Formats: sequence, C-alpha cells, structure tokens
Amino acid sequence: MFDGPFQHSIVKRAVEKGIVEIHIHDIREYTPNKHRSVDDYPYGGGSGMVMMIEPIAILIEKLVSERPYDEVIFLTPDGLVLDQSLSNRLSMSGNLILLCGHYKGIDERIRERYITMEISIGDYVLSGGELAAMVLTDSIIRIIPGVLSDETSALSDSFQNKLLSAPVYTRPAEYKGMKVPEILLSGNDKAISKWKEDQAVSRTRERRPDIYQKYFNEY
Ligand code: 6GU
Repeated sequence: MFDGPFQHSIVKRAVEKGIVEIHIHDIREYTPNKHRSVDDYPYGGGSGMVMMIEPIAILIEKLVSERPYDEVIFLTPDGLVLDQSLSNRLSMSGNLILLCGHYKGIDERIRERYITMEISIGDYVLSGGELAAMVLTDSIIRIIPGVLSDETSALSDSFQNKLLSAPVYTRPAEYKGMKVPEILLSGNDKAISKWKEDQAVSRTRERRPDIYQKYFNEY
C-alpha cells in the first residue's frame, strides 16, 4: 500500500538523496502465536476487532533497541489534528515511529506504554491509519532542507506563512480571452510582491475566515 506514494515524487527523491530512510514493518510478522493473528474480540463486547498488544509491543521494542526515536506516533482519528506547525516541528526531529491502527482500534495498553504522540489528519474517518501515515510522512519530508530543489518553495506554501497562497499563472499570457493579471507582466518586483500579499490576504478572508481571524490576532 505504501509503494505508490513512497516510490514517487518528493518522498522518493528525498530517499534517493539519502536525506531520509523509510522502513515499512508488517505487524503480522511479529505475532508469537501460530495463527499469525494480530487482532481479537474486544473484552466487554462491542463491534469490531481490536489489535492485540503483543505483536505491536514486540515490534516497537525491537525498533527502539536498534536506534533512538524522538516520537512514537499513533495515527488515530481521536488524535491531535495535524496542521503545518506540527509538520514543521516533526520535520526537525530525528527518527520517528508511525504506528497505523486498523479495525476498531488497538489495545489501550499500547497507547499507555509506548505511544508518545497521537495524530489525526482531519475530522473524517479513514478505514485505516496507513493513508494518514502517508499524508503525515509527505508533509514532514517535503519541508526538510535539501529535499525540494527550490529551497524557498516550501516556505511560500499556503499555510506556511499562515495565509493561503496567491494564484499563479504561466504562459501563454492570454488563453481564449483569459488574461494573466497585468501586474505580473510588469516587471515591477515591488508591486508584484504587494499584489501577491494582497491576494493571499483576500483569498484567506474569503475562503478561510477562521485562518484569517487567527492571522490578524497574531500580527
Ligand atoms: Cl490518523 N486514522 C483513521 N483511521 N482515520 C482518520 C485519521 C487517522 N485521521 C483522520 N481520519
């Protein structure tokens, strides 16, 4: 499941440049029981299966015995909702373990004993933590210095300066009567910067009044 996203684009380039390493571990390979089961019925009843403590504990203990980790992150819809500042913070850390949950959840004792941080990627339910782990991984890796060839590019993203980005255009200057804003063709760098900033502010005000409000409380 991870092959597609991790074999492409920015994540792949970061791995090839030797800036990051990604190791995928299958919990099923760490089951001590002969049925290789990783889940079981919940104590006290209820729907769905619960991921068992033992395979996950064995795997996490193996990993932390091999190298130090800054965080052991569990991807779960009841975690802290991911935003750019959290990605920025995590991009400055060393090794991370991302644990993907599945089914109805994982045995609570895993969370109590091993997990240092719980992250959700938004208020909707996915069928597993894998897609969330890929989203988190991409958002962390792309902002590590040296990963993007244009080093300034990640910094001008929507959200990175707390506002949405201004619209962008490329050639041709006119297509079927639709023109690129005159100012961008003017060569006047100062006026262009001002235009971009104004656009960022008005877009944010119109589309994300919640972010706009925060921006003007801070600045
Ligand atoms: Cl981290 N996991 C699942 N299963 N659903 C989610 C999520 C995570 N974040 C948002 N929805």
